[in-house]
Amino acid sequence: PETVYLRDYTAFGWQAQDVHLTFRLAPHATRVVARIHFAPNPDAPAQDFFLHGEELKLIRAAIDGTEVTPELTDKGLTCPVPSGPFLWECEVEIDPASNTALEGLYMSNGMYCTQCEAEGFRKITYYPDRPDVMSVFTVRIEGDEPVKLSNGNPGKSGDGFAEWHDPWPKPAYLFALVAGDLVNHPGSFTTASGKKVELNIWVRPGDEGKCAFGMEALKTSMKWDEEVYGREYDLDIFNIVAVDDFNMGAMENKGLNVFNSSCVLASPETSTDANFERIEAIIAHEYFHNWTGNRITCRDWFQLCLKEGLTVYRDSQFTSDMRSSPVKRISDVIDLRGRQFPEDQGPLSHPVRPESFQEINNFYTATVYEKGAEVIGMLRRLVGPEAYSKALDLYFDRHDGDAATIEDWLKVFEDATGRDLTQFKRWYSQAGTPRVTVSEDWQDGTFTLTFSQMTPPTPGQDDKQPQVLPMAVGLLSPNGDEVVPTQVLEITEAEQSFTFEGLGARPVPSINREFSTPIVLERDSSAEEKAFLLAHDTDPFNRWEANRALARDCALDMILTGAGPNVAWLDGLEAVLRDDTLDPAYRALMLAGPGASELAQVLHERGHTPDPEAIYDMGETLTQFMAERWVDLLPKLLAETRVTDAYRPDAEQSGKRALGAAALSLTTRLDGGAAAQAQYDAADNMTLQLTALMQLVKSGNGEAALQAFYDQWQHDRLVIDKWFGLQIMGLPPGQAVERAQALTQHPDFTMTNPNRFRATLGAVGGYHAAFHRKDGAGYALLADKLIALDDINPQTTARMCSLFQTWKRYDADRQALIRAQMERIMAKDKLSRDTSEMVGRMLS
Ligand code: B3K
Ligand code: ZN
Repeated sequence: PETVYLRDYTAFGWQAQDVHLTFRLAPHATRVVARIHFAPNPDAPAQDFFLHGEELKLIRAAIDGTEVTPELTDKGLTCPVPSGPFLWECEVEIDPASNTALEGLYMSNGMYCTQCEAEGFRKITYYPDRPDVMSVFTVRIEGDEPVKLSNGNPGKSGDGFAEWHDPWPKPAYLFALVAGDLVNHPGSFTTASGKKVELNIWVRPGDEGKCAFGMEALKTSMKWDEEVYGREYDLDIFNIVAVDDFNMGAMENKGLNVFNSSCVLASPETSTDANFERIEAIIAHEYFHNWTGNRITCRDWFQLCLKEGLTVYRDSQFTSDMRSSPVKRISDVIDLRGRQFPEDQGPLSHPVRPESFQEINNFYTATVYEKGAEVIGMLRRLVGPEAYSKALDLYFDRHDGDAATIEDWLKVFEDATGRDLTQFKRWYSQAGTPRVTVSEDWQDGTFTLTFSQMTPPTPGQDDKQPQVLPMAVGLLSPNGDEVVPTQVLEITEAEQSFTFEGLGARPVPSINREFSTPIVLERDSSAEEKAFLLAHDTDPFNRWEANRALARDCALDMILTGAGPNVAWLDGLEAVLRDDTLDPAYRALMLAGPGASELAQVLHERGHTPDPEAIYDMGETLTQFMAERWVDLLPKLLAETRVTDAYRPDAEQSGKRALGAAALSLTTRLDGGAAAQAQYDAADNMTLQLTALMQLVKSGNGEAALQAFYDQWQHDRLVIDKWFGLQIMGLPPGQAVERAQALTQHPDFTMTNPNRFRATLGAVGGYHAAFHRKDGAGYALLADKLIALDDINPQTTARMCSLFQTWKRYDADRQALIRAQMERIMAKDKLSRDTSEMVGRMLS
């Protein structure tokens, strides 16, 4: 396959002045007629006229009304064209009903829908399918479907047709079409300047009752973007559609967002607190893209983080404002360490702005998204919140309507603040997680912190330069008072010292508060000091971080030396758990120890080979120990977290349920599932029902409840996804793989629905001890199913192959088993470009 390089960027030779599309819908033979005015682009080098096009049947093409016979390849067409402006007309036939890749125009449960980002539009018609070609689209849809939607504002409609016009120039990846038997949950929003916008969430009949929460989240997001970023909505209508078969979470098509139904449909009976929170965040994320992504888009796909990093950053600010800021920050850091750090430290490591790719869909990664958002957080911390707002205003003023680059983005900050961001830009070009060591010195009232930074080599990047690290630090006096409040030290050198003068006693430093830089901090500090920070740190993040470090050290000691649990740490943690002035959600995060893959990662970072069985056994021992030690604390926590009000998915109630779930999980170790059964029987919402079911499965007495749950919910595909995943995750590693294997034979299992596939196989891949079973059964099952999925849905296959990315951490036997499975995938006949790139990178 061909590799595309950032350095080879050239502008397209023509501008698309307007685009008229007519769709005549038919499941196996949809006709698409395109009429496009092209005019030479004065800023582009001379080139042949080339339009992307894949899996299209060309019916006819004409230039200025005269039929032409273009030269066709499997990538697109070329054709001689006049030297001035011309009208391009083209009719193609496509087969949406056979499109299981879910890219381009496809069908989901009888409904037509599209997914064009990144390069799906070329499966709809011949077009310059690149984000820097922006045009005004007018769309006519012909078909019997009662509802027919596209981007922009509605135009004429009548018997068997509907027209749409989007006045905002956009790249083809933001095109969308939906048609089918749909019903809407309506709403409306009046913008700050008084414009009334019609809102709709469109769903399959039967799902109407699951839209109210999403609608509220949409309105709240619209308001927030006006208040915080000064951004108003810019069309008369905003439509959201829920689709069951979808490769990712959702898509920000202009005025017509398409959502995976799991990321928009919600009700207390069928959705967990975590589902609600995620839905709120994704609705916000897609809505925020209207400015950061749509009004200002990307020049090319290498600039993907321009829209994704910024939009993730904006949605995390939104969630912090709506819910608890420390809880959100801790959750984001857990996620960053769980998904981005392994990526950054393994064979798939790439810069936030990659420099080459074979298949761009493989670069919608935790690095581009989540590290991309961290980089923006660092920028904001460096320049301060006011300058950040000023720079963002300038960004929107200067680049509205542009397809922009990271250079444009940084220039706005340089112009708004007078800062030179040359060194900071390394965050976009240099891959890998920096490791920072800290040493300290105390003399005559002066405290010195010395930081050294080093970024290990990553594929294609052997030598790393120092990064700019905005390191938030505070100092505590020995009695727990904060003597130096948080300040941001700007580290730019490989080694750099900072002094604090005039202190009465040697302070305890609290370093990288709020996780201000996304690094691995290597600092030798005693258990006493960590316990001190756990008890006293005024920064809630670092208080949690101190506990996490103690938990990690305890786990590692148990694994490596056979020591017992560290009771001093457990006593410190108990004090936190008993402190009912602390948010229950925060206490729940304290109680949740590092997961198995985090421990494997830390073991690897510290030069040990992780043993998945030993990690699992340690977890069992430690959990049992905690349960027994806290036998009188647990009933108190269960009582304290009981919610008597009507169900609300807000931060307050869900925090209580989260702490309650943690307490139930320990309680189940002592009572064999009695409390879980009682909770299951009484549950009137999915959060309580599901946490109870999980504990019943874990207790070994879950089969009857699993059956009852299935019988109760078999009509609800999103709940049944949970049922598939939960039983795999709840069973011991020795049974989980076999259960997953059996579930792939269940009548409700299907390879064509990504949610079901991920619920089942993702559960195995995410279950450390099961996936890494010594006999290789986990690896083999994954490889079998990924090989089968590749012909059906390359994008989801490739994405799930990254489960193997940490393979070099493990022992020689496991490495050999994984390598054999990856080689088996590589050897598959007609392997997709997506999967071949991913597995190829992991093997090289
Ligand atoms: N922009 C889309 C992701 C498209 C993924 C294409 N493989 C959703 C989002 O980030 O909002
Ligand atoms: Zn996004």
